This record gives sequence, C-alpha cells and structure tokens, in this order.
Amino acid sequence: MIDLYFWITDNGYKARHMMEESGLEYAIKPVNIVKKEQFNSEYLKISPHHKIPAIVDHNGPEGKKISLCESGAILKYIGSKMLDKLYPTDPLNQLKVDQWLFFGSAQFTTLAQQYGFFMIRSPEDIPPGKKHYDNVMRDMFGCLDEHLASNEYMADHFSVADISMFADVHIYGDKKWIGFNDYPHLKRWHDSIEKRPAVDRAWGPYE
Ligand SMILES: N[C@@H](CCC(=O)N[C@@H](CS)C(=O)NCC(=O)O)C(=O)O
Repeated sequence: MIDLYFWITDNGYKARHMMEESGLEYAIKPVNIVKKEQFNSEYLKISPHHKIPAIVDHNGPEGKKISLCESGAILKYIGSKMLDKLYPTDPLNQLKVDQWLFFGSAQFTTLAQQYGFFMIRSPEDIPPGKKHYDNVMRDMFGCLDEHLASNEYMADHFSVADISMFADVHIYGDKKWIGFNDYPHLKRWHDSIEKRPAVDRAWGPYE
C-alpha cells in the first residue's frame, strides 16, 4: 500500500496520474496547502521543504517502509516498480526518459508555476512579470511542439516523462491561457494522453 500526499495542483495531479497508471494500491492523504497543512510537523518529516506531492510506500525496497517527496523522484520510483512499463530499464531509453523527466519537473513545471503566479494568483497586477513568463511559457510550449512534430511521445514510448509534462500542458493549454493554436503537435500529444482512463480517474474527485 502506498500513501499519496496530494493536493489539487499540477504536481499533485502528476503524482496521482502516476499512481493511476501504475495499478498499484494507494490511498490519497489530502494535504490542504491553502490551509498550510504542509507545515504540520509530522508532514515535514516526509517532505522537508513543505511541498506536495509525497508518498509513503509501506513495502519499499527490501520490504522497508520509505518516504519520498519531489514529483520527478516519485514518478521514477513508481515507474521503476512497474517492470519496464513507464520507466525503461534499457540504459539508452532511460537517458531519453530522464532528459524529459528532468525537463518536466525541474524546468517546465517550475516555470509554469511562475506563469501561474503572475497571471492568476499575484495579488498585484505586474505587467513585466506577466510578459516575461508568457514569453517563457510560449518558448517551452514551442520547444515541446517541435520535439513532438517528429516523436509520438517525449521518449520512444509513453513514459514517466510524458506524465511529468502533462499536468501543466493540460492546465495552460486551455485557451484562457497559452492555448494550442500555435502548437498543433503538442495538442495532438495532449489529446491522446487526455483520453487515457488513468487521466480521467486522476483528475476526478478524490474524496
Ligand atoms: N519540485 C517539487 C515542487 C512541488 C511544489 O511546488 N508543490 C507545491 C504545490 S504544486 C506546494 O506544495 N506548495 C506549498 C508550499 O510551497 O508550501 C516537485 O516537483 O514535487
């Protein structure tokens, strides 16, 4: 059994999508970050930098109970439990997946969160911040679109790399934000992933 510490954010949905793809038994433990529950002392032992998502696997390596935070590490860990399905064991394929998995968690989502801050959550209107992150997001959408013009998925097959990117493409691909008009290949990729039953379950109600 795996406990998933979750809230309804891009990173939360990434981890929940991963759990749904894995078929592993898991239970959602909501951590309401609006109510600052991520600062509870028990939770900080699992996620020292007060972030969701995190997991506790009661049957981790060597049967030991482990905890893990950072969405990229969680995707890789759960993918590795799935016997080659979403995180390849072959070293060359692994490199391709790692490149885009790290891009997804270290670059894409981190900057998408800044876009979200300036466009949606900032209490003040800050036009230079909006302009900067709008350019950054369009640059990243363009890079993904170009890659997907000649690749069905981020690596050779559907993998944790795609899961890592999907949540923010899904949120900011909405026409209210960046939209897909200039990114037809990214739209094709997004729409094919959106149809996966695991996505439907992961983005549905959690209680
Ligand atoms: N690099 C981390 C980022 C996680 C993150 O930014 N989590 C946000 C929600 S999406 C959070 O928990 N924020 C609460 C806080 O910063 O206190 C990951 O990929 O898991």
